[in-house]
Amino acid sequence: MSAYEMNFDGLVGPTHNYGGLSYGNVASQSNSQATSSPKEAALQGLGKMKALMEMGFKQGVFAPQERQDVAALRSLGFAGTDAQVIAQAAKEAMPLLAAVSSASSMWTANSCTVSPSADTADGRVHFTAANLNCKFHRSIEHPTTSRVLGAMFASEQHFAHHAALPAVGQFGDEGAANHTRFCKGYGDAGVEFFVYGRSAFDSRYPAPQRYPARQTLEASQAIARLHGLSDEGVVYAQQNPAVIDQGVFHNDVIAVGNGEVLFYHQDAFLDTERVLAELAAKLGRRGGNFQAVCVPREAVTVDDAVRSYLFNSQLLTRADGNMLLIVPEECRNNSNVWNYLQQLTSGNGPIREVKVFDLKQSMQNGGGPACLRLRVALKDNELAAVNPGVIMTPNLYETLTSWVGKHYRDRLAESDLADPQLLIECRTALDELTQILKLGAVYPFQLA
Ligand code: SUG
Repeated sequence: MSAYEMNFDGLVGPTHNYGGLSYGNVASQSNSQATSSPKEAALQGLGKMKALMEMGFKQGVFAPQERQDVAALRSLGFAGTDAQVIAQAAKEAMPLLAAVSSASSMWTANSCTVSPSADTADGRVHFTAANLNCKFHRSIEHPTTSRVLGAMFASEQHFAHHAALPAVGQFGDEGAANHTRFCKGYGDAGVEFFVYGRSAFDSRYPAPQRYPARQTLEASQAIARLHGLSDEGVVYAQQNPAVIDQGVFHNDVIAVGNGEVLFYHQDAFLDTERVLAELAAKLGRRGGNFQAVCVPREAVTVDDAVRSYLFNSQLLTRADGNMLLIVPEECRNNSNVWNYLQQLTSGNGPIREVKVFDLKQSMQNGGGPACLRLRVALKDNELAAVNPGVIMTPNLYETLTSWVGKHYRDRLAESDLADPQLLIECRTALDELTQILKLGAVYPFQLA
């Protein structure tokens, strides 16, 4: 049976804005309160999905969430009609209104962790929604994430869904942004690589001093247990706390893996030699030949990596077996990174091609090409069980592009979040979207 890696990209929601909500994420903080363009953001994302589809990769769409999240404001004591709730929050608690307005579900690498069926004890594809509890605006995503995942991957025969881990910092979980899978072929048993920022229960592990470590070892271990992974199929590594303190808030800002290849920065991990040796040994026992491509700090500094998002790239296997790196425009604007990429792709290593995409609207909130997609390795029969409504086709691309044109604003500033019309526009748009993507009732709201 054939197997594929399918990328489900987050469709950017109509409230995309720059709320400055993510302490530790340099781009989010430095663009706080800039004016956004939700329309441009959604079209940039759709452009990447279309390009990958046209290159022959399997591409899906992950629906955005309902924002503003009025129910979250009600749970914090705001009351009255929906319009009154928004007005009161705008007057008394603008940071809360910004948080419940964030379109952050677009970064679907954070939606959940996925283990393909070849790795799991019961032979199903397992999904655990991420609790994202380091940031309030992200902690409210997982209930809807679970509903949307359930509507995309409904077959109980092929797919198993787990609720988010307990919502406390000790089980802080940021989903696939800290998870990579190595394998020989996508349908073969692989090695799942979990990277954590700190341990919640064992003080012997170092921790960052300045910025939060969002993922804990204990969360990663819980997911491996829930998914029924064997010890032979798992490797854990601690992220270097020094790079978290330089703005590497997820491992996918400093490393990316695909197939048998890990592309990583020299300063990404603690105990790197042990980690690489364990990956090579375990992948070797599963028939794979692990290849580590290390980017030295002399060529690209951690600061270059954070500014350019070199590692927040998509590493894809082309039909000829060589690999292609999908990078954001910011990589071309950084001479160290761009020079490094020229040298990398002209050599004999596994990565032979680079393609550049303009994703500036998302990048200004710290979300690059890799953040925008959730990878799901699927065998033929599992792919056939995916809701066909979310699989990208030329027709769906056209439909979604017109839908964005009809419903999205060109500009959104912080003061616009108080406009009662915004909520109505968003609900109207999402109501239409559930029909386009054939998702059923995944959103809790009722249209008035
Ligand atoms: O969680 N930014 C997101 C970016 C997530 C990127 N994802 C991965 N690296 N996989 C975050 O920090 C900023 C929102 C704002 O400030 O308006 C934000 O949530």
